[in-house]
Amino acid sequence: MKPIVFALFSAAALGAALPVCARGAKDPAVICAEAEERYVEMFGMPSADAEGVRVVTMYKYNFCPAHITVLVGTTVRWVNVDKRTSHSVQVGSTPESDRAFPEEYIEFTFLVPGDQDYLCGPHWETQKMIGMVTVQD
Ligand SMILES: [Cu+2]
Repeated sequence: MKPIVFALFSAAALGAALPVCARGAKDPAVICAEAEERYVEMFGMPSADAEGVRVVTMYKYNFCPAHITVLVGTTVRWVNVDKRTSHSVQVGSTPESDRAFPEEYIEFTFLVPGDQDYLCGPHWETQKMIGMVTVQD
């Protein structure tokens, strides 16, 4: 697994609310439970046990969980646990990351308090693959 670190600085907080919960027919709870199972198969531990980072999985066009709250300075690691699909992460108005293929990940460190929206470049429009990080002081 190789990291794709595309930004170690923070984006300006946008403050715009995202329709994170509008997911149509998809059931994020079911998809995210599967995503966690896949993470454990890949890495041999729960995603919550990752050291020094907060893990969000990318699976079946979902960020799991789609909304997290972290402290300023936290690095979020988006891990692709899909079998074939690649994903990217674009935080606010920062440049889009490279694609992360299955078992690869993308990291971003959040330094500015506020609600920070992000999306997957290839799937936000067609699949509503979007998420939010609330950054707290
Ligand atoms: Cu995607």
